[in-house]
Amino acid sequence: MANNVELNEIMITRAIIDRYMEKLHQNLEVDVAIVGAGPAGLVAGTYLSRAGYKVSIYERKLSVGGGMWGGGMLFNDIVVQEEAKRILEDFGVRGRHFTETYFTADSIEAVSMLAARAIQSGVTIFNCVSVEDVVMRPERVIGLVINWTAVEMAGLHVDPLAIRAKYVVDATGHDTEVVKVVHRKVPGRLMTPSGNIEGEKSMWSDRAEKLTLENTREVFPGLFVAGMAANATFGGPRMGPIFGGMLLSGEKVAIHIIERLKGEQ
Ligand code: 48F
Repeated sequence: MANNVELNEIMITRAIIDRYMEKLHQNLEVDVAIVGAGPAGLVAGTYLSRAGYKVSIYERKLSVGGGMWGGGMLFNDIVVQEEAKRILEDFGVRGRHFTETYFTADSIEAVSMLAARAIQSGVTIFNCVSVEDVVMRPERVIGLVINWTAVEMAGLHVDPLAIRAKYVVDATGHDTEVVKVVHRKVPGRLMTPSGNIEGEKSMWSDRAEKLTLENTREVFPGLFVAGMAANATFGGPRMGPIFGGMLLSGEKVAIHIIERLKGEQ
């Protein structure tokens, strides 16, 4: 009988290695590579994957969810405005009206559901993998340069590996890490007013939430920005612990990229 079979340590090891290698092989060339598994990245990945595209997300940390776990100042509830409530519902996150237009949800439930739905829709998430550079061709981003976060943390001199993507999304939040590296190292000009990273401004929730959506767009050929990275790139203010803009920005970047990908078929 199957349940009398003695567990074999080598078989357990083989299963993990083979399954992980399968994921790596299947994601060497993707339609969209997203950097950062915060709320914007997870929503973008889910909608792109639901539309039938191959999507991988690279997350530096062991845990996904970015800045969502801690709600505001570690009070683990998030606030979402009316416009974005439908996205939380779409991901199966239960919420409650605080007033007619403010909606709250448990931040741990929100992260868990966003991540679960992303994976179940077909997104592959590589956690503990940091994006340290991009792959470029003349004035275009065509992929990502990745390495283990453990290598980065230990400061080891170890060469990275690379993956190819038709489009890359910088969803790294306040740090805008992909845009920074492109600005520094890829010939060409960012599609910002000054051609530089405009830089995040201080808190103004209402304006920031609206601008996040406006700023969700292509910033360099092949590279889009979403979530807080969009405001930091285009000079918008921070919004504080309200997450509707992040969810809507993830949805918007997915819609933009789907249009592009369809146009290329
Ligand atoms: O910061 P984060 O949650 O970005 P977001 O989706 O949402 C912003 C909000 O959390 C909050 C806010 C609005 O309420 O202002 O800050 O725009 O998630 C970004 C993720 O990117 C990862 C980082 O660990 C985090 O989980 N990340 C950053 N740089 C890299 C990276 C990198 N170079 N490689 C891989 N992951």
